[in-house]
Amino acid sequence: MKIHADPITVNCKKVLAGLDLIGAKYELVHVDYFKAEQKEAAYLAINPNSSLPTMVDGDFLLWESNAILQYAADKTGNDAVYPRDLKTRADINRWLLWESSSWFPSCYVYLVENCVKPLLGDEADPAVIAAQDAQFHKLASILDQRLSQHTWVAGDHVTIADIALAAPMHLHGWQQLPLDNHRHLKRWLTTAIEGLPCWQKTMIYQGFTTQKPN
Ligand SMILES: N[C@@H](CCC(=O)N[C@@H](CS)C(=O)NCC(=O)O)C(=O)O
Repeated sequence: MKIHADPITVNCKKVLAGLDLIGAKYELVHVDYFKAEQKEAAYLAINPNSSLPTMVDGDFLLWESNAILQYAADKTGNDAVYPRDLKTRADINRWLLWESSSWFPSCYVYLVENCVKPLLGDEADPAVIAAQDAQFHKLASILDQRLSQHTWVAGDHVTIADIALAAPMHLHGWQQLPLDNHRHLKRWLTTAIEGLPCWQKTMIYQGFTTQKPN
């Protein structure tokens, strides 16, 4: 399968780390986000949303990062990271939908304000961050509550839900995500997630670079 992606973006980091966790082989087709290549005709032909990533597997095209992880886990037959048990799978699917509809948009505000804008020579707007504060803490408390019960989101084993939920926080320091009041979430992110080989292999650092700073 081919993954059209820019590894520096949240949803591409998610898919590349997730595919590594799953053990699915892929070929990366680099689409440069900061050069806006996702808006060019060649890319729009495979993804009319002009958003990254997109998977091409033979004649099958798939966009939506979480759908790509679900497909890859099923195709590979990796039931450990995407279990087939009815309730466990429904639970994971619920977190994937929550991540896409609620969690990513909230975390993204901090990424845009504290990372993207300063990088492009603009300033973070404290009013925009303040306006997101209540929503972020509401959502983070929901995830924190779940993570107070288990090591991983869906129990004692890492699943694709963990990768999806962590991806919008992958630059949490630079992003200045207010995590201190969410100790279970912070423990999960900074020890469990950041200890995963698939996460370490796909690390992105301050400045949106794959080069580890000295
Ligand atoms: N729900 C989509 C969201 C994809 C998305 O928003 N991707 C961002 C990068 S993380 C993007 O390409 N945005 C396009 C742009 O800003 O021009 C998914 O999970 O794949």
